[in-house]
Amino acid sequence: MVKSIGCDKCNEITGASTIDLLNQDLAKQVRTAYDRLEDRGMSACLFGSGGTCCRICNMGPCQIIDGVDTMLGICGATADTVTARNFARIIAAGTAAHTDHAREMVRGLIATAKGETPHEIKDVEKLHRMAEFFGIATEGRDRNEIALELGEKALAEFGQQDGTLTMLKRAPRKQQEIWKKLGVEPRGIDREVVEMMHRTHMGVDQDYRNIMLQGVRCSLADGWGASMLSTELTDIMFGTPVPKRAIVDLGCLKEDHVNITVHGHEPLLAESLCMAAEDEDMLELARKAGARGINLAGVCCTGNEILMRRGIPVAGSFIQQEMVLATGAVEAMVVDVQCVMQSVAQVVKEMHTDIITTNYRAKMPDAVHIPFDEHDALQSAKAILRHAIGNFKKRGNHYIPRDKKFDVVVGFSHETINYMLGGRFRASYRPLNDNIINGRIRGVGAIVGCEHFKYADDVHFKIATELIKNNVLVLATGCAASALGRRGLMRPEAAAEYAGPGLAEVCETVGMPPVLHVGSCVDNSRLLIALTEMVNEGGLGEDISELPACGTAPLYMSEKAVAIGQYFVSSGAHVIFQNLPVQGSKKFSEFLFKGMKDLYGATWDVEEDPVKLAQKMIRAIDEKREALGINKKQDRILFDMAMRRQIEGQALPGMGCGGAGEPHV
Ligand code: MSK
Repeated sequence: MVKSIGCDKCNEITGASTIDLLNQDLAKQVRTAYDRLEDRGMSACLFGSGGTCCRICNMGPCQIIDGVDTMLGICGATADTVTARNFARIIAAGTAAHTDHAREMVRGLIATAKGETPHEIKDVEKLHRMAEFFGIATEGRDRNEIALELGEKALAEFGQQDGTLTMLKRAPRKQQEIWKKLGVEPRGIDREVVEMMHRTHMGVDQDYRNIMLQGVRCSLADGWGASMLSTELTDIMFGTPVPKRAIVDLGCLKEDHVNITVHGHEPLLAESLCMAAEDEDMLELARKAGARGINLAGVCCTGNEILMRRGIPVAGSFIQQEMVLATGAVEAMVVDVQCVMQSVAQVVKEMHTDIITTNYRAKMPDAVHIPFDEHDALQSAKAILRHAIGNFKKRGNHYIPRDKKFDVVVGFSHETINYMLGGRFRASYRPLNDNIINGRIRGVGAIVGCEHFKYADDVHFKIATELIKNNVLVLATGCAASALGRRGLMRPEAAAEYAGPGLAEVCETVGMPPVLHVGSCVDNSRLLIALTEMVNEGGLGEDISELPACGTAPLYMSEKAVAIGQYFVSSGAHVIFQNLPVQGSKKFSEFLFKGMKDLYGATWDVEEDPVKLAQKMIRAIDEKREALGINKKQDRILFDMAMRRQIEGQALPGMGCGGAGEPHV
């Protein structure tokens, strides 16, 4: 029997339009992750969720009980070793995903510089800045020539065997010294993933502290290596995001258009589809099929990429991928890599919709495979569009929710934050630092990462509202950002509705939302740079560990989220998750939750309850304020007209209260 999509847990999710959809007969026929969760009818294995199930060699699997001599691994491995190995392998897997994504973006830049793609170098200023880091001459040189040299040097860092990664030198000096002293500076991106896998092989590294030295090195190869390269080179090719209004809602699908959703992570595919969808031949084909046009919408982090750069709506985040299809109004879901559930091909089995896989690394039974070749990007994209357009006439019973279309203001790259608060001509983090020092803004909270079917969808909302109520500015990425957008926190008006007086005053004056959308999951590297800029601006300590800042990825699902969490801890930022698979080892948990502080100035922490989690973040921020000597209670300062005029002079053009245009920065 097909079970209803409308179980208790999913009725709590994702806002009015999703609930509206779930009440339709068509959607009720669709089996989702919620149904499968219920069907499994068993709770998670304690050994697996505690990190003490060892499947590394074939003498096991061994289930270890901490402190029980008869429950060691057959090889004698303790709970500490097994938990550390499993945790480190999660970091390696997450890093590998970001690394492979980044490699494709670097290869895309090289192909673009050679004129082999339809793309072009859009952000020349960033190209020059990156060239400077890599010691590449720019004077009098053509942008493609510089981009080619940059791409080749960046590509070499993946296979590099010795030395350190170039981007590490962007970190605060004190941070770099800590890494050097501990010997955890990554040498090459791929090398750290390989060494992590080797050291956690049977019979190699059996000291949890030593395992985690490599865990840290591997995570840094992700954050300050692969992810940062990916973000910066993608910006160079497709443009650095600037604020724009857009929609994050299922209701962005259009009745009279060919609806194509793009799901996954690597923006080369999505950008090419965007270009092809504007092609007159494609539009004519759509009209011939009876549609008024082609409507592209994003899902998951591909959605975040084209949302940030092009203002193209996000139809749904990770948790909604099946629901987007349950509308019956999507002609094709085009996917590449990461976070695509195998169930999507089953959801559409009785529908006209096709799941189109495009990447040789990621195929799926019951999907159509149309390879995407970046060297022939437009033709590949057109072949995909033609297939989707061909499905339009077959569209049958469908339902597009109409109730609500949550609009959001997105596009807050670290450069935008710089310009937004510092003004176009005096770009700087000074006003942000000053507002933190004077207490209007208590600190910065990052809410990043995934969504999770085991938990209600309001976890991100509860954390964010608790933070902003207490004057903590929130920066969000990934599916967490989509979830917060859906809940209305990315409108400038949300400042008056939810933020404490100090934060509301700053937001209203500048015209920004209290929760800033900073990008996709790979773009967490933007947060590393934003934190570094705050350190470099002065007045808030000498490294990231002194900043009144704290991060969370509460609903982590993907291994990438753990790699991200670890690169923040390794960089000095305190990180709190709802849970981590380490509780099976007392010593290893203590090392993550306390011991790391002595090494990196920051630790992991866990807290299940979202409001308590937010309060822990606030306490961590207050401790930093106390240590910096800026935690004295300050009277609320009401801005007089002169002060407002001064800050308004710094606001982004077109971003007055209650509305954002398309400013250029
Ligand atoms: S897509 S990794 S569910 S953020 Fe980046 Fe979303 Fe997490 Fe996938």
